[in-house]
Amino acid sequence: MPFEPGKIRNVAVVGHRGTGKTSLVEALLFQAGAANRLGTVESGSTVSDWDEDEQRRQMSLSASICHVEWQGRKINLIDTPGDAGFQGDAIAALRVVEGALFVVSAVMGVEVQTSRHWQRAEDADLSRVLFVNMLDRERADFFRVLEALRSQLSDKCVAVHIPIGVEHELKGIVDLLHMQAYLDPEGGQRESGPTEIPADMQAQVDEYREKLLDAVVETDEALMERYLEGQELSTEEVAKALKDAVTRGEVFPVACGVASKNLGTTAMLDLLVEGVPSPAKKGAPISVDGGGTAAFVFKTIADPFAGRINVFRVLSGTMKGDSAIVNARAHSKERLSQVLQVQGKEHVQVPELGEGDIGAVAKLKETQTGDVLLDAERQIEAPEIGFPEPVMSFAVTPKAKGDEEKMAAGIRRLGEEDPTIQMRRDQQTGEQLLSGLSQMHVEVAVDRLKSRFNVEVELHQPRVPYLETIRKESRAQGRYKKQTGGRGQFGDCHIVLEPLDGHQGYEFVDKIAGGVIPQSFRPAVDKGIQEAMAHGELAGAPVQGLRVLLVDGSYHTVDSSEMAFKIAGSLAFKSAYEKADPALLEPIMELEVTAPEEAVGAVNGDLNSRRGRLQGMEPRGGMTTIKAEVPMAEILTYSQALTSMTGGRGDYHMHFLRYEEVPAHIAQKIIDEAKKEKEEAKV
Ligand SMILES: Nc1nc2c(ncn2[C@@H]2O[C@H](COP(=O)(O)OP(=O)(O)OP(=O)(O)O)[C@@H](O)[C@H]2O)c(=O)[nH]1
Ligand SMILES: [Mg+2]
Repeated sequence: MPFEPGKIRNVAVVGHRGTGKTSLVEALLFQAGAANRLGTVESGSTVSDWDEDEQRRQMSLSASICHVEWQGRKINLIDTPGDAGFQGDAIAALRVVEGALFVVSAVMGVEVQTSRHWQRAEDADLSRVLFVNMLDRERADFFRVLEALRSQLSDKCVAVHIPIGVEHELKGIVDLLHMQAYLDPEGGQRESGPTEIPADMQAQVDEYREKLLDAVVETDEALMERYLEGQELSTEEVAKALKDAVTRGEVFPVACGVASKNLGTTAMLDLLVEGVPSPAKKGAPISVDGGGTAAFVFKTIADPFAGRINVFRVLSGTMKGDSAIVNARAHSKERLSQVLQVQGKEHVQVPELGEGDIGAVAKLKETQTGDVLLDAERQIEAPEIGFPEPVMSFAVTPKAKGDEEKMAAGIRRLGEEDPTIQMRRDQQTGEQLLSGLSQMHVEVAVDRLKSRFNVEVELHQPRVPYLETIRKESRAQGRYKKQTGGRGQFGDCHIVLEPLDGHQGYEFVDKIAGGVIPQSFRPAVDKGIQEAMAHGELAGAPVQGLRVLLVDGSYHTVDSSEMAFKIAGSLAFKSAYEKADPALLEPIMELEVTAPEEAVGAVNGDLNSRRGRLQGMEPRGGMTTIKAEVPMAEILTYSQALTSMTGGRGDYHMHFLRYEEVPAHIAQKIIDEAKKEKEEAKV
């Protein structure tokens, strides 16, 4: 029997890099009996960081799906990567759950990704609980971090657990909801049952219990009345009111513990069951019209052996094995042979998964991340995950000649798995560009191409796709004449070049009066000109932004041919172009940088040195958003620079805005360089 929606909890575990999410998920699995030993990140033995690259780098690179049973409930836990380069999976996970579990370091407190995911959870109206981890570390301070959560995230954050002792003196935690304590299970054991709260903590426990009750009754009038009258409230009553408050986003309970030692996990499991709303209580995070079965694919695993695995959340109805389903985007029928329950890298076949649950399906033909699977064809509106656009691009080439196709196929597969990895060919420079969210993100993709698809590739700084244009009208003749033995070649044309507004476009206007060039040869002139325009004479960049008037010419009845007129067109263009005051154009990007206030001066100064033009600044909650227009050529290596200026707290994205003339002194350098390259290529 599948779990009823009322007995499921879906929780995305999110937070900043290295706060202990994977360790916490491991400990929760162990404590609940879903794993029979407590794996560690250091030894690469956790359930959720099962991928080789994750183990080598000791960090999560993609989301892992795990689940435990606790108090007769099924808790689905999605362990997400904290690194910003890999946040695509965290963003997708936050789309398919009712609850987010924020893991925060008791040393570091609120960090960049904490705030960013908090904002996302806020936008999606998710119920949130927090776990202040690493209480055992030096300089850990639960109460300082609690204040930081209240001032930087929300003043509705309230402690449900507090530590007994701190740093190396840490003994355990107190559960303020059930008024009991848990002690450090030494040596990676399971946590044993609750014990009594140490007597010497009474005053502190009373203080924080009162804060908790105040926050909870605040959200429930009937309870508030009885509380004020001095009546004793039962744990069940408080728990129920707490869950209602968490469901509505009126309280954010803050738990604590030591993930790597499995301390605080019993109370955390209780909190997930008692504090986080079920799919039945909260309703599907994505709504799809029309009733029946619907499931949303939020993750795809490209396994080179097992093929494609799609991970889904059941929005409504039941996903049954051995049935037919419809992919709503592709309007295609797919065979759903097996429904799988996922535990890290393990996939276990189950007969069906009910509404609200999370599972996977293997070997669908066309299904991708973001797709909706239905039991029957009907029109639905496609939900959006909202993946960020890639910001870092590298030119990529295979190490071995002839591996181009293999490389492209491998990158396509990686892109299915992680839509924030993209490849495209730059029309102008002809380079294959591999883009991602950070340098490390792209480097991991390169590692995976090798380990999974057996293609070795190299990354280079991409070329800037310069363009050329003209600034003046000019006129020239192109005359091609060849007389060798038998039939000769003859073509002759006069053209006028006129600049077009905005340096864009190309027009060819036939102004020939009478038949000085026969109708049939005129398109050849156009063709010859366009071929010459593909590599401008300044820097070999494509030329655009001009109108060609074909005004005059002559022909020969025997010797003229299309070929001859094509060459004449190209000659005419080259000589007219030289006289038309040609100029180099460069792409200008619209850049948006988010930086902490104290780094704004440095960021602006740096943008200035990159020929950036400031467009505006907007402070928001300790961070400032800076908008600027910057030439692409100056911002190819921005990621590293921003990281060092902001201590890793900065973030940026950019997109192409328009082409502009390159300032003369810089243009000359680019032109000289292009000439040099051309010379070298000839040798
Ligand atoms: N002392 C101490 N170390 C911990 C604790 N929890 C985790 N660690 C260690 O901190 C490091 C990072 O832990 P992870 O569980 O990988 O953290 P994460 O949040 O999953 O990291 P990303 O997936 O990269 O974002 C590992 O070396 C853990 O062993 C804790 O409570 N106390
Ligand atoms: Mg992790």
